[in-house]
Amino acid sequence: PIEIIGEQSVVLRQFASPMQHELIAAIDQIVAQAPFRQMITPGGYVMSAAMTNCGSLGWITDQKGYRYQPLDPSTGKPWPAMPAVFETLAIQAAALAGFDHFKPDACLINEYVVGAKMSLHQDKNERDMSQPVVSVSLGITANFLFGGVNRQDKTQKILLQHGDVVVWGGVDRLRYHGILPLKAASHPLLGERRINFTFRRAG
Ligand code: MD3
Ligand code: FE
Repeated sequence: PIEIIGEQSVVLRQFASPMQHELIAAIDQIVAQAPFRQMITPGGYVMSAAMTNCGSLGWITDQKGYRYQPLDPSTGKPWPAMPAVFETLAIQAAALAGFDHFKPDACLINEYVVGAKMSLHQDKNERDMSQPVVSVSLGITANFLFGGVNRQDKTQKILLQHGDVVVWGGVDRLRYHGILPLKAASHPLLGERRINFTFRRAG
């Protein structure tokens, strides 16, 4: 059951559910080495989602700008390695959506508590825009906004639930997107929060 949400974007409902426990155990291990932290935008705002990364490159923002880098600025150490269960999931999801040979080198992990959001934005810090982004949602449900390539374009609202995987690529790669403020709820495994991780080819 592949849900088509754009010319080259699909939702794979519950695709991550069979490995949910392995994914959460892997996230716990990553966070033990590279804790979630709220980063600062170049404009000086504290992001409401807390973030960490795994893989050879990690996405960061600070007063100087947005970029990918091999070292965690909080610890000075390399980001934790990408767990095999992560990489396999990302490659399989990308292939189902028609993107063969996807080999992610970066995984950004976002943690949202109730009220946290992500304003409408484009992802354009990656070198090769022909590579897709694969996203995995865990924990409480979020309202995802999917817009067009111009900020003013109308948006569609898509509910993302625990286990849902989305693949975005090709002509949809530069579409605006965001997360509405998270509503209060509790998930049996993750409590009052949502964790989303996105796989990219950054370098
Ligand atoms: C569509 N994260 O980390 S994932 C992000 O749920 C981000 O945490 C949101 O936007 C989250 O940058 C949304 C879905 C997503 C990620 C990247 C995209 C959708 C995308 C890139 C292009 C188009
Ligand atoms: Fe994004």
